[in-house]
Amino acid sequence: RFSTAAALEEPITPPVKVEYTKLLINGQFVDAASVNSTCVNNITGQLIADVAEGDIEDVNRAVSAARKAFDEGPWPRMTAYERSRILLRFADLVEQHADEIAALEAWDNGKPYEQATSDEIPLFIRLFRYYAGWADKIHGLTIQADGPHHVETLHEPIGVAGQIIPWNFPLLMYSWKVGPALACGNTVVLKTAEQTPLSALYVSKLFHEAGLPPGVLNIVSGYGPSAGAALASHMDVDKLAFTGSTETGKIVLGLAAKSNLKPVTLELGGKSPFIVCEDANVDEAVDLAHAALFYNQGQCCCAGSRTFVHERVYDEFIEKAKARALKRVVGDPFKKGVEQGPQVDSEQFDKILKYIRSGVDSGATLEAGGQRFGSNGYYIQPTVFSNVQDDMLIAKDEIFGPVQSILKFKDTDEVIRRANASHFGLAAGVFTQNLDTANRMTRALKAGTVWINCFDVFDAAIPFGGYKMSGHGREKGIYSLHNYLQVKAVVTRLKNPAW
Ligand code: TXE
Repeated sequence: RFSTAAALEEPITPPVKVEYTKLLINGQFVDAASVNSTCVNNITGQLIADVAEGDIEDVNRAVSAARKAFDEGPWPRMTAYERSRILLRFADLVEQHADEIAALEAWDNGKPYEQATSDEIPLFIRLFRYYAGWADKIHGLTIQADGPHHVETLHEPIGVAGQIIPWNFPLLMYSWKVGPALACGNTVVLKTAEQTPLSALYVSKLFHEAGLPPGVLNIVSGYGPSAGAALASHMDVDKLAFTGSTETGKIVLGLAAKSNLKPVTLELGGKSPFIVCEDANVDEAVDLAHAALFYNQGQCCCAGSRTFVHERVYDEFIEKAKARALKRVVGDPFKKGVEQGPQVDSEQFDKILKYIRSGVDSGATLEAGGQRFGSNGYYIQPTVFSNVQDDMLIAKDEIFGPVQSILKFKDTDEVIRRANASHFGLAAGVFTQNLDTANRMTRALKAGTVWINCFDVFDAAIPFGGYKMSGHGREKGIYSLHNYLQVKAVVTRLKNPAW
């Protein structure tokens, strides 16, 4: 069905029809008030579609619809069981349309179709089923306080949630934001990333088919400084959730503070250490470190982008990491067996090539790659640097591309200190057979997630978020419910306490 043999230079026949390109407001697809922008394909440079570009006026319309749906509509008032069933029906519909959705995602973002099918769509479905399970299990506490009082807490939805997502995992980010918000009974205005507006529109249509009332979920495609900023500073948005760069995270936090002080959760950048200890199984560690960095074209906030390797296994590791990178299959995301597609856009492509040049200029050893791949589309060769030093830019900044930086270390204390010497603190990976080393690292590393002998485990129940400048708050799991609930303490005086 899909192009399985197209060479990079050959035009690819669109593998899926783009049906929804307008804004989704109050259950209807509508034109943007002023502009239409274009969505360009990073695989071929071809135009995919004209997409409605939301601006302040559109955000205002979407927030009004969400407000009305929250204040007057059935969503927060229906039984939690009914809400749960709509979430489950939605997950079933996504499952039924998984092939088209995966194709749309690969076409818009450039990620391998096989990875969208095997990872992103199943995680998406699982997440909605997970939160459907929570919807009717959200409740407060009764509290023993001093005095003749009955004290209870009510856990109420916050109201209108504004959500801003990036382009690296358009569907997954949609699920992490929309799933818990709706399970708790909130209404939502979601701004997608300008690079990848399509899959959110498609699945949101299915959400309405599953019985979601109009106005509960509104999707505004558009740019950050216009639509995104309008959402972050809107006086009638009660909560903001953002995933993106640390730089933009600071901006939206400021906008939230300057407007109505809405609470903000931030999931931002990272420079996560992947630590290979001397007792590690080197072959396994090489494969996992490779996946930890190169997965999704290196465009993962938690990418293992500082590979620390113990000096005793360093030379062997470098040889094998280089061989693995050279074997990586780059090409048309719709071709079977392709592991790496193009970067998302020219801006990211240029940024990554600049970092590669900076690695070479600062004296790191280029072991593999280092150039663009082919001459068409935003493809980059899987790149490996050894002899990377802590003060080089490639060891400090988030490159967000297929560039592995390998650093040597001597002992546990040293690697903990160096791993923690970063403004980021999103995730860390530790590869060791030694339980004491694993326990020591787990407690000492300043990161929101520590993966031991594994990496990129994204179960819906596991919380995810960052220390330091990698963000505020946690998404997924039970923790994300707290982002979308207000706690009201109710204190009732007892006239005749029973005791
Ligand atoms: O991110 P932005 P960009 C990192 C990664 C990447 C870099 C830049 O290092 O190379 O960020 O990517 C919206 N007010 N990450 O420029 O700008 C924007 O429209 C409100 C890591 O794409 O943060 C999009 O919807 N919103 C990250 C979202 O913010 C604004 C994933 C993310 O875009 C805005 C993506 C504004 N003023 C990039 N400006 C991760 N944590 O996974 C932009 N936006």
